[in-house]
Amino acid sequence: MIITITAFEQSPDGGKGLARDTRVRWALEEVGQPYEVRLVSFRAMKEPAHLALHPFGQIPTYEEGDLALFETGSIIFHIAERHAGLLPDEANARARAITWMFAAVNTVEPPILDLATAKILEGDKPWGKERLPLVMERVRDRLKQLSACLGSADWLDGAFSAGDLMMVHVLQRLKPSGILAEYANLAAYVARGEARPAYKRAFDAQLAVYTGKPAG
Ligand code: GTB
Repeated sequence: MIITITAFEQSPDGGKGLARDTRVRWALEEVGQPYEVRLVSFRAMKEPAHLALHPFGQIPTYEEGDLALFETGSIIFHIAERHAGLLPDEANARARAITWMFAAVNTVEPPILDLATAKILEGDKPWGKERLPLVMERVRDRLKQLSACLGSADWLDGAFSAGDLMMVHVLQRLKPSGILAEYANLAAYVARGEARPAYKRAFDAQLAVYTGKPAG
């Protein structure tokens, strides 16, 4: 069955891999599933054909036969459930890996997104400069906790899992801020994720959209 995902026709980051189709591409590469990509413009994302797939008019979406999914948490969980390689077989270890997926999108990502909003959308507001340190402190609080939890381990709970994939992609968004570098073990964790061959293939594929050069 052909898998088709959607991605930005023109990504605001110019191919740095921060848009969320990259995490879906990465999951598909980890489990060895080929996929096709349909590029959508900002205008097309808000039109009925795309809204039928994604009620909030965003990317990425995931289509496989009759199934259409949105939300990267759900998409990656679906991929990890259907194919070996992203979740452990043992029931408790599997439940813990799934917990890390939720922690990434539900607990770690929100303050990081708030920081992006504070800088990009609210930086010019009269209260923007006053609020920024508070937002940065909330990010640091989360990173401190995550850093303590990871300690000197390579991955969050044993072998690399969908939980790590999600967490690494969430943390990558912090790189331009310099905050990630304050936590050496988290910076190394992200670098370990980026060094995985599957990540490199996913990154190259999303970059190729914007450079016009073939991936690989
Ligand atoms: N919770 C959803 C999920 O995880 O799937 C969030 C999906 C989402 O935010 N999609 C964004 C989108 O479609 C693209 S990824 N935005 C357009 C819109 O809402 O109209 C977010 C993103 C975009 C750009 C960068 N960047 O350039 O650095 C990084 C991340």
